[in-house]
Amino acid sequence: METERSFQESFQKTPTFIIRAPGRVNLLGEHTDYNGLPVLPMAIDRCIVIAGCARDDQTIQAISSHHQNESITFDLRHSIPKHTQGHWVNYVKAGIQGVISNICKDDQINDLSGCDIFLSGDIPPASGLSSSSALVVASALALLHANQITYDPHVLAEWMAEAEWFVGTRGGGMDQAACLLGRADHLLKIDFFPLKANPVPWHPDYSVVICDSGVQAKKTEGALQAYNLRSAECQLAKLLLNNYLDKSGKPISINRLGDLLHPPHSYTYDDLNQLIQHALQDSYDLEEIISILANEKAALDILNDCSIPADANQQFHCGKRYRHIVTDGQRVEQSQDLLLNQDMHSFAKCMRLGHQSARDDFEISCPELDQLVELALQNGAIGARLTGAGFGGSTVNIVHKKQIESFTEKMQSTYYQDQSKPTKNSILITKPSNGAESV
Ligand code: NG1
Repeated sequence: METERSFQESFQKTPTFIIRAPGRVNLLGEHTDYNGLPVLPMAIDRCIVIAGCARDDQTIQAISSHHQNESITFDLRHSIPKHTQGHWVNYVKAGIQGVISNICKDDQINDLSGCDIFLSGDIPPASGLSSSSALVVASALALLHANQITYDPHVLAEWMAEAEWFVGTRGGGMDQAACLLGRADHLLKIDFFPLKANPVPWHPDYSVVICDSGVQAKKTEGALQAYNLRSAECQLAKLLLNNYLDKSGKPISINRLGDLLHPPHSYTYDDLNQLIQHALQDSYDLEEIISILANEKAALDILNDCSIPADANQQFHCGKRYRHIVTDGQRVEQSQDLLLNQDMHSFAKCMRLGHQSARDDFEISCPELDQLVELALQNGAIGARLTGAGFGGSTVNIVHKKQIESFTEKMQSTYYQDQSKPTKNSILITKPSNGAESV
Protein backbone atom coordinates (compact mmCIF):
# COMPACT_ATOMS: atom_id res chain seq x y z
CA MET A 1 0.00 0.00 0.00
CA GLU A 2 1.28 3.43 -0.95
CA THR A 3 0.84 5.11 2.44
CA GLU A 4 2.60 2.20 4.13
CA ARG A 5 5.53 2.50 1.71
CA SER A 6 5.75 6.26 2.19
CA PHE A 7 5.75 5.80 5.97
CA GLN A 8 8.59 3.34 5.62
CA GLU A 9 10.60 5.71 3.43
CA SER A 10 10.05 8.66 5.76
CA PHE A 11 10.56 6.97 9.13
CA GLN A 12 12.81 4.04 8.16
CA LYS A 13 10.56 1.56 9.97
CA THR A 14 7.37 -0.40 9.37
CA PRO A 15 4.03 1.09 10.44
CA THR A 16 2.15 -0.92 13.06
CA PHE A 17 -1.29 0.47 12.14
CA ILE A 18 -3.13 1.89 9.15
CA ILE A 19 -6.27 3.94 9.65
CA ARG A 20 -8.75 5.04 7.05
CA ALA A 21 -11.30 7.74 7.87
CA PRO A 22 -13.83 8.59 5.15
CA GLY A 23 -15.13 11.96 4.04
CA ARG A 24 -18.87 12.46 3.99
CA VAL A 25 -21.52 13.95 1.81
CA ASN A 26 -24.70 15.30 3.32
CA LEU A 27 -27.92 14.62 1.43
CA LEU A 28 -30.22 16.71 3.61
CA GLY A 29 -30.32 18.83 6.78
CA GLU A 30 -27.82 21.65 6.47
CA HIS A 31 -26.65 23.62 9.52
CA THR A 32 -29.30 21.74 11.48
CA ASP A 33 -26.78 19.75 13.56
CA TYR A 34 -25.63 22.54 15.87
CA ASN A 35 -29.28 23.56 16.30
CA GLY A 36 -30.16 20.09 17.58
CA LEU A 37 -32.14 19.03 14.49
CA PRO A 38 -31.34 15.95 12.39
CA VAL A 39 -29.15 15.44 9.32
CA LEU A 40 -28.98 12.76 6.61
CA PRO A 41 -25.39 12.22 5.46
CA MET A 42 -23.37 9.18 4.37
CA ALA A 43 -19.69 8.30 4.56
CA ILE A 44 -18.12 8.23 1.06
CA ASP A 45 -15.56 5.93 -0.51
CA ARG A 46 -12.82 8.58 -0.30
CA CYS A 47 -10.63 8.65 2.77
CA ILE A 48 -7.83 10.15 4.77
CA VAL A 49 -5.31 7.36 5.36
CA ILE A 50 -2.79 7.39 8.21
CA ALA A 51 0.04 4.91 8.59
CA GLY A 52 1.55 5.06 12.05
CA CYS A 53 3.68 3.58 14.76
CA ALA A 54 3.96 4.29 18.50
CA ARG A 55 7.05 6.09 19.83
CA ASP A 56 8.69 5.66 23.19
CA ASP A 57 8.41 9.35 24.04
CA GLN A 58 5.46 11.77 24.07
CA THR A 59 6.00 13.37 20.73
CA ILE A 60 3.87 13.30 17.61
CA GLN A 61 5.74 13.55 14.34
CA ALA A 62 3.30 14.05 11.46
CA ILE A 63 4.23 14.08 7.77
CA SER A 64 1.66 15.07 5.16
CA SER A 65 1.89 13.85 1.58
CA HIS A 66 -0.63 16.54 0.62
CA HIS A 67 1.85 19.24 1.59
CA GLN A 68 5.11 18.15 -0.07
CA ASN A 69 5.85 15.75 2.79
CA GLU A 70 6.06 18.63 5.26
CA SER A 71 6.98 17.26 8.69
CA ILE A 72 5.70 18.83 11.94
CA THR A 73 6.55 17.72 15.45
CA PHE A 74 4.71 18.57 18.65
CA ASP A 75 4.36 17.16 22.17
CA LEU A 76 1.33 15.67 23.87
CA ARG A 77 -0.04 18.24 26.30
CA HIS A 78 -3.37 19.29 27.78
CA SER A 79 -3.23 22.53 25.89
CA ILE A 80 -1.37 21.99 22.62
CA PRO A 81 -0.27 25.30 21.06
CA LYS A 82 -1.89 26.04 17.70
CA HIS A 83 0.09 26.32 14.49
CA THR A 84 -0.68 29.30 12.21
CA GLN A 85 -4.36 29.54 11.28
CA GLY A 86 -5.33 27.30 8.38
CA HIS A 87 -2.30 25.00 8.71
CA TRP A 88 -3.09 21.30 8.16
CA VAL A 89 -1.42 20.22 11.40
CA ASN A 90 -4.07 22.06 13.43
CA TYR A 91 -6.55 19.33 12.39
CA VAL A 92 -4.12 16.67 13.65
CA LYS A 93 -3.68 18.61 16.88
CA ALA A 94 -7.48 18.97 17.20
CA GLY A 95 -7.98 15.19 17.10
CA ILE A 96 -5.06 14.48 19.45
CA GLN A 97 -6.11 17.11 21.97
CA GLY A 98 -9.72 15.90 21.75
CA VAL A 99 -8.57 12.48 22.95
CA ILE A 100 -6.26 13.82 25.64
CA SER A 101 -8.87 16.13 27.13
CA ASN A 102 -11.37 13.29 27.37
CA ILE A 103 -9.19 10.46 28.65
CA CYS A 104 -6.41 12.07 30.69
CA LYS A 105 -6.49 13.70 34.07
CA ASP A 106 -3.55 16.00 34.88
CA ASP A 107 -0.62 13.63 35.25
CA GLN A 108 -2.06 10.70 33.26
CA ILE A 109 -0.72 12.29 30.12
CA ASN A 110 2.69 10.84 31.08
CA ASP A 111 1.26 7.35 30.53
CA LEU A 112 0.52 8.02 26.86
CA SER A 113 2.93 7.23 24.02
CA GLY A 114 3.32 9.59 21.10
CA CYS A 115 3.45 8.32 17.53
CA ASP A 116 4.92 8.84 14.09
CA ILE A 117 2.24 9.26 11.45
CA PHE A 118 2.22 9.63 7.68
CA LEU A 119 -0.92 11.19 6.19
CA SER A 120 -2.32 10.74 2.72
CA GLY A 121 -5.72 10.14 1.12
CA ASP A 122 -8.00 11.00 -1.75
CA ILE A 123 -10.69 13.37 -0.43
CA PRO A 124 -10.57 16.58 -2.48
CA PRO A 125 -9.94 19.40 0.05
CA ALA A 126 -12.25 22.43 0.55
CA SER A 127 -15.00 20.77 -1.49
CA GLY A 128 -17.56 20.36 1.28
CA LEU A 129 -16.67 16.67 1.73
CA SER A 130 -15.24 17.03 5.22
CA SER A 131 -11.64 16.13 4.58
CA SER A 132 -10.95 18.22 7.68
CA SER A 133 -13.13 16.15 10.01
CA ALA A 134 -11.74 12.95 8.49
CA LEU A 135 -8.26 14.19 9.38
CA VAL A 136 -9.33 15.07 12.93
CA VAL A 137 -10.92 11.62 13.40
CA ALA A 138 -8.00 9.76 11.80
CA SER A 139 -5.49 11.58 14.04
CA ALA A 140 -7.48 10.77 17.18
CA LEU A 141 -7.69 7.11 16.15
CA ALA A 142 -3.93 7.10 15.50
CA LEU A 143 -3.20 8.19 19.08
CA LEU A 144 -5.67 5.63 20.44
CA HIS A 145 -4.16 2.85 18.30
CA ALA A 146 -0.64 3.76 19.30
CA ASN A 147 -1.75 3.29 22.89
CA GLN A 148 -3.95 0.25 22.23
CA ILE A 149 -7.00 2.01 23.62
CA THR A 150 -10.44 1.30 22.13
CA TYR A 151 -13.57 3.44 22.37
CA ASP A 152 -17.17 3.18 21.23
CA PRO A 153 -17.35 5.20 17.98
CA HIS A 154 -20.50 7.01 19.26
CA VAL A 155 -18.50 8.33 22.22
CA LEU A 156 -15.62 9.29 19.95
CA ALA A 157 -17.99 11.08 17.56
CA GLU A 158 -19.22 13.28 20.42
CA TRP A 159 -15.66 14.04 21.53
CA MET A 160 -14.53 14.82 18.01
CA ALA A 161 -17.38 17.26 17.29
CA GLU A 162 -16.10 19.50 20.05
CA ALA A 163 -12.45 18.69 19.34
CA GLU A 164 -12.71 20.33 15.93
CA TRP A 165 -13.55 23.67 17.55
CA PHE A 166 -9.76 23.81 18.12
CA VAL A 167 -9.41 25.06 14.53
CA GLY A 168 -11.87 27.92 15.07
CA THR A 169 -15.16 26.69 13.56
CA ARG A 170 -18.19 26.34 15.81
CA GLY A 171 -19.59 23.37 13.89
CA GLY A 172 -22.04 20.68 14.94
CA GLY A 173 -21.34 16.98 15.08
CA MET A 174 -22.50 15.73 11.68
CA ASP A 175 -19.16 15.26 9.95
CA GLN A 176 -17.40 13.41 12.73
CA ALA A 177 -20.46 11.17 13.31
CA ALA A 178 -20.77 10.30 9.60
CA CYS A 179 -17.04 9.60 9.45
CA LEU A 180 -17.10 7.28 12.47
CA LEU A 181 -20.52 5.66 12.13
CA GLY A 182 -21.00 5.36 8.33
CA ARG A 183 -22.47 2.10 7.05
CA ALA A 184 -22.01 0.63 3.53
CA ASP A 185 -25.17 0.97 1.38
CA HIS A 186 -26.92 3.16 3.94
CA LEU A 187 -27.46 6.83 4.66
CA LEU A 188 -27.40 7.81 8.32
CA LYS A 189 -30.23 9.71 9.92
CA ILE A 190 -28.42 11.37 12.79
CA ASP A 191 -30.04 13.05 15.78
CA PHE A 192 -28.04 15.10 18.25
CA PHE A 193 -28.07 15.84 21.99
CA PRO A 194 -27.89 12.91 22.54
CA LEU A 195 -26.19 11.57 19.41
CA LYS A 196 -28.11 8.74 17.73
CA ALA A 197 -27.40 7.39 14.25
CA ASN A 198 -30.00 5.35 12.45
CA PRO A 199 -28.88 3.64 9.20
CA VAL A 200 -31.39 4.09 6.34
CA PRO A 201 -31.00 1.71 3.36
CA TRP A 202 -30.03 3.35 0.08
CA HIS A 203 -31.89 2.42 -3.15
CA PRO A 204 -29.44 0.27 -5.16
CA ASP A 205 -30.57 1.62 -8.56
CA TYR A 206 -29.39 5.17 -7.80
CA SER A 207 -25.95 6.73 -7.48
CA VAL A 208 -24.90 9.65 -5.38
CA VAL A 209 -22.87 11.97 -7.59
CA ILE A 210 -20.86 14.86 -6.19
CA CYS A 211 -20.06 17.82 -8.44
CA ASP A 212 -17.36 20.26 -7.36
CA SER A 213 -18.24 23.89 -8.08
CA GLY A 214 -14.57 24.88 -8.11
CA VAL A 215 -15.36 27.64 -5.60
CA GLN A 216 -13.18 26.78 -2.64
CA ALA A 217 -15.06 26.93 0.65
CA LYS A 218 -11.95 27.40 2.75
CA LYS A 219 -12.74 27.32 6.45
CA THR A 220 -9.70 29.51 7.01
CA GLU A 221 -10.92 32.50 5.06
CA GLY A 222 -14.26 34.22 4.32
CA ALA A 223 -16.21 30.98 4.70
CA LEU A 224 -15.14 30.67 8.34
CA GLN A 225 -16.56 34.11 9.17
CA ALA A 226 -19.74 33.38 7.18
CA TYR A 227 -20.17 29.99 8.88
CA ASN A 228 -19.70 31.47 12.34
CA LEU A 229 -22.13 34.30 11.53
CA ARG A 230 -24.83 31.69 10.77
CA SER A 231 -24.05 30.00 14.07
CA ALA A 232 -24.30 33.38 15.89
CA GLU A 233 -27.60 34.23 14.17
CA CYS A 234 -29.06 30.90 15.31
CA GLN A 235 -27.93 31.44 18.89
CA LEU A 236 -29.38 34.97 18.89
CA ALA A 237 -32.62 33.53 17.47
CA LYS A 238 -32.68 31.10 20.39
CA LEU A 239 -32.39 33.95 22.93
CA LEU A 240 -35.17 35.85 21.17
CA LEU A 241 -37.33 32.72 21.19
CA ASN A 242 -36.73 32.09 24.89
CA ASN A 243 -37.66 35.72 25.52
CA TYR A 244 -40.87 35.38 23.45
CA LEU A 245 -41.88 32.16 25.23
CA ASP A 246 -41.23 33.75 28.60
CA LYS A 247 -43.37 36.79 27.75
CA SER A 248 -46.17 34.55 26.48
CA GLY A 249 -46.37 32.87 29.87
CA LYS A 250 -44.34 29.75 28.90
CA PRO A 251 -41.05 30.17 30.71
CA ILE A 252 -39.17 27.52 28.75
CA SER A 253 -35.44 27.99 28.48
CA ILE A 254 -34.00 26.00 25.61
CA ASN A 255 -30.31 25.50 24.85
CA ARG A 256 -30.98 24.98 21.17
CA LEU A 257 -34.02 24.93 18.91
CA GLY A 258 -34.19 21.12 18.71
CA ASP A 259 -34.89 20.91 22.46
CA LEU A 260 -38.49 21.92 21.75
CA LEU A 261 -39.02 18.70 19.76
CA HIS A 262 -38.21 16.52 22.76
CA PRO A 263 -39.99 15.85 26.07
CA PRO A 264 -41.16 17.62 28.13
CA HIS A 265 -41.99 20.11 25.32
CA SER A 266 -42.67 17.64 22.47
CA TYR A 267 -43.52 20.24 19.80
CA THR A 268 -44.29 18.92 16.31
CA TYR A 269 -42.51 20.43 13.31
CA ASP A 270 -45.75 22.25 12.43
CA ASP A 271 -45.84 23.73 15.97
CA LEU A 272 -42.25 24.88 15.50
CA ASN A 273 -42.97 26.47 12.12
CA GLN A 274 -45.86 28.42 13.62
CA LEU A 275 -43.91 29.45 16.69
CA ILE A 276 -41.10 30.90 14.61
CA GLN A 277 -43.51 32.72 12.36
CA HIS A 278 -45.10 34.43 15.39
CA ALA A 279 -42.02 34.90 17.55
CA LEU A 280 -39.34 36.12 15.18
CA GLN A 281 -38.86 38.82 12.57
CA ASP A 282 -36.87 37.94 9.45
CA SER A 283 -34.01 40.18 10.60
CA TYR A 284 -32.85 42.55 13.33
CA ASP A 285 -29.98 44.90 13.98
CA LEU A 286 -27.93 44.53 17.15
CA GLU A 287 -29.62 47.45 18.92
CA GLU A 288 -33.06 45.89 18.39
CA ILE A 289 -31.89 42.54 19.72
CA ILE A 290 -30.34 44.09 22.81
CA SER A 291 -33.44 46.15 23.51
CA ILE A 292 -35.81 43.16 23.13
CA LEU A 293 -33.65 40.98 25.34
CA ALA A 294 -32.88 43.79 27.77
CA ASN A 295 -29.55 41.97 28.10
CA GLU A 296 -26.60 43.39 26.25
CA LYS A 297 -24.09 40.94 27.72
CA ALA A 298 -25.90 37.81 26.51
CA ALA A 299 -25.98 39.08 22.92
CA LEU A 300 -22.38 40.33 22.94
CA ASP A 301 -21.13 37.07 24.48
CA ILE A 302 -22.56 35.14 21.54
CA LEU A 303 -20.89 37.43 19.01
CA ASN A 304 -17.63 37.25 20.89
CA ASP A 305 -17.79 33.47 21.10
CA CYS A 306 -18.31 33.24 17.35
CA SER A 307 -15.67 35.92 16.58
CA ILE A 308 -18.28 38.21 15.00
CA PRO A 309 -17.67 41.98 15.45
CA ALA A 310 -20.47 43.88 17.23
CA ASP A 311 -21.23 46.01 14.17
CA ALA A 312 -24.26 48.32 14.44
CA ASN A 313 -24.87 48.02 10.67
CA GLN A 314 -24.88 44.22 10.62
CA GLN A 315 -28.30 42.62 10.11
CA PHE A 316 -28.91 39.36 11.96
CA HIS A 317 -31.41 37.26 9.99
CA CYS A 318 -32.76 35.28 12.93
CA GLY A 319 -36.28 34.46 11.64
CA LYS A 320 -35.13 33.48 8.16
CA ARG A 321 -32.35 31.29 9.49
CA TYR A 322 -34.65 29.39 11.85
CA ARG A 323 -37.23 28.97 9.08
CA HIS A 324 -34.60 27.06 7.10
CA ILE A 325 -33.55 25.00 10.12
CA VAL A 326 -37.10 23.87 10.89
CA THR A 327 -38.13 23.12 7.32
CA ASP A 328 -34.87 21.27 6.64
CA GLY A 329 -35.19 19.21 9.84
CA GLN A 330 -38.73 18.33 8.78
CA ARG A 331 -37.50 17.28 5.35
CA VAL A 332 -34.96 14.95 6.98
CA GLU A 333 -37.70 13.31 9.07
CA GLN A 334 -39.92 12.86 6.00
CA SER A 335 -37.02 11.57 3.91
CA GLN A 336 -36.27 8.77 6.32
CA ASP A 337 -39.75 7.33 5.66
CA LEU A 338 -39.57 8.06 1.92
CA LEU A 339 -36.28 6.17 1.64
CA LEU A 340 -37.59 3.23 3.65
CA ASN A 341 -40.44 3.07 1.08
CA GLN A 342 -37.94 3.48 -1.80
CA ASP A 343 -39.86 6.57 -2.97
CA MET A 344 -36.84 8.21 -4.61
CA HIS A 345 -38.77 10.84 -6.55
CA SER A 346 -40.36 12.30 -3.41
CA PHE A 347 -36.99 12.17 -1.66
CA ALA A 348 -35.44 14.01 -4.60
CA LYS A 349 -38.15 16.66 -4.31
CA CYS A 350 -37.16 17.19 -0.64
CA MET A 351 -33.58 17.73 -1.82
CA ARG A 352 -34.65 20.33 -4.37
CA LEU A 353 -36.67 22.18 -1.71
CA GLY A 354 -33.67 21.89 0.61
CA HIS A 355 -31.53 23.71 -1.92
CA GLN A 356 -34.06 26.51 -2.27
CA SER A 357 -34.28 26.95 1.47
CA ALA A 358 -30.47 26.93 1.87
CA ARG A 359 -30.26 29.52 -0.92
CA ASP A 360 -33.10 31.85 0.10
CA ASP A 361 -33.49 31.49 3.87
CA PHE A 362 -30.07 30.40 5.09
CA GLU A 363 -28.27 32.23 2.25
CA ILE A 364 -25.32 29.85 1.96
CA SER A 365 -25.40 29.28 -1.79
CA CYS A 366 -23.48 31.13 -4.50
CA PRO A 367 -24.12 31.61 -8.26
CA GLU A 368 -21.89 28.65 -9.20
CA LEU A 369 -23.70 26.24 -6.86
CA ASP A 370 -27.10 27.45 -8.13
CA GLN A 371 -25.95 26.98 -11.71
CA LEU A 372 -24.62 23.48 -10.99
CA VAL A 373 -27.94 22.47 -9.38
CA GLU A 374 -29.95 23.81 -12.35
CA LEU A 375 -27.73 22.06 -14.88
CA ALA A 376 -27.78 18.77 -12.94
CA LEU A 377 -31.59 18.76 -12.93
CA GLN A 378 -31.66 19.53 -16.67
CA ASN A 379 -29.05 16.84 -17.36
CA GLY A 380 -30.78 13.87 -15.71
CA ALA A 381 -30.39 14.16 -11.92
CA ILE A 382 -33.71 13.66 -10.11
CA GLY A 383 -32.48 15.55 -7.03
CA ALA A 384 -29.71 18.12 -6.60
CA ARG A 385 -28.63 20.53 -3.90
CA LEU A 386 -25.58 22.16 -2.37
CA THR A 387 -23.96 20.04 0.32
CA GLY A 388 -22.10 20.96 3.50
CA ALA A 389 -21.50 24.39 4.93
CA GLY A 390 -22.03 26.14 1.57
CA PHE A 391 -20.40 29.33 0.24
CA GLY A 392 -18.76 27.11 -2.41
CA GLY A 393 -17.76 23.47 -2.34
CA SER A 394 -19.90 20.82 -4.00
CA THR A 395 -23.41 19.80 -4.93
CA VAL A 396 -24.88 16.35 -4.28
CA ASN A 397 -26.99 14.77 -6.99
CA ILE A 398 -29.15 11.67 -7.27
CA VAL A 399 -28.83 9.99 -10.64
CA HIS A 400 -30.31 6.69 -11.84
CA LYS A 401 -27.46 4.28 -12.59
CA LYS A 402 -28.66 3.96 -16.20
CA GLN A 403 -28.27 7.73 -16.64
CA ILE A 404 -24.82 8.13 -15.13
CA GLU A 405 -22.86 8.17 -18.37
CA SER A 406 -25.05 10.70 -20.13
CA PHE A 407 -25.27 12.83 -16.94
CA THR A 408 -21.48 12.95 -16.64
CA GLU A 409 -20.99 13.77 -20.32
CA LYS A 410 -23.59 16.54 -20.24
CA MET A 411 -22.13 18.09 -17.07
CA GLN A 412 -18.64 17.98 -18.62
CA SER A 413 -19.85 19.68 -21.76
CA THR A 414 -21.81 22.37 -19.91
CA TYR A 415 -20.55 23.49 -16.48
CA TYR A 416 -17.06 22.02 -16.82
CA GLN A 417 -16.61 23.21 -20.42
CA ASP A 418 -15.64 26.60 -19.04
CA GLN A 419 -11.83 26.62 -18.67
CA SER A 420 -11.99 28.42 -15.32
CA LYS A 421 -13.92 25.51 -13.76
CA PRO A 422 -12.13 22.46 -12.31
CA THR A 423 -11.93 19.20 -14.25
CA LYS A 424 -9.78 16.86 -12.21
CA ASN A 425 -11.93 15.07 -9.64
CA SER A 426 -14.79 17.43 -10.48
CA ILE A 427 -17.42 14.70 -10.75
CA LEU A 428 -17.28 11.93 -8.14
CA ILE A 429 -19.59 8.97 -8.45
CA THR A 430 -19.68 7.70 -4.92
CA LYS A 431 -21.48 5.18 -2.74
CA PRO A 432 -22.44 4.97 0.93
CA SER A 433 -19.46 3.42 2.74
CA ASN A 434 -18.36 2.17 6.13
CA GLY A 435 -17.07 4.54 8.78
CA ALA A 436 -13.48 4.90 10.01
CA GLU A 437 -11.60 1.69 10.66
CA SER A 438 -8.13 0.28 10.96
CA VAL A 439 -7.13 -1.90 8.02
P1 NG1 B 1 -18.45 21.24 6.28
O1 NG1 B 1 -19.24 21.24 5.05
O2 NG1 B 1 -17.60 20.02 6.42
O3 NG1 B 1 -17.70 22.49 6.48
C1 NG1 B 1 -19.92 22.16 8.34
C2 NG1 B 1 -19.93 21.69 9.80
C3 NG1 B 1 -21.07 20.67 10.05
C4 NG1 B 1 -22.40 21.22 9.56
C5 NG1 B 1 -22.26 21.70 8.11
C6 NG1 B 1 -23.49 22.35 7.56
C7 NG1 B 1 -17.69 21.60 10.77
C8 NG1 B 1 -16.52 20.74 11.04
N1 NG1 B 1 -18.68 21.03 10.10
O4 NG1 B 1 -19.53 21.11 7.52
O5 NG1 B 1 -21.13 20.37 11.42
O6 NG1 B 1 -22.86 22.25 10.41
O7 NG1 B 1 -21.19 22.65 7.97
O8 NG1 B 1 -24.56 21.47 7.57
O9 NG1 B 1 -17.72 22.75 11.16
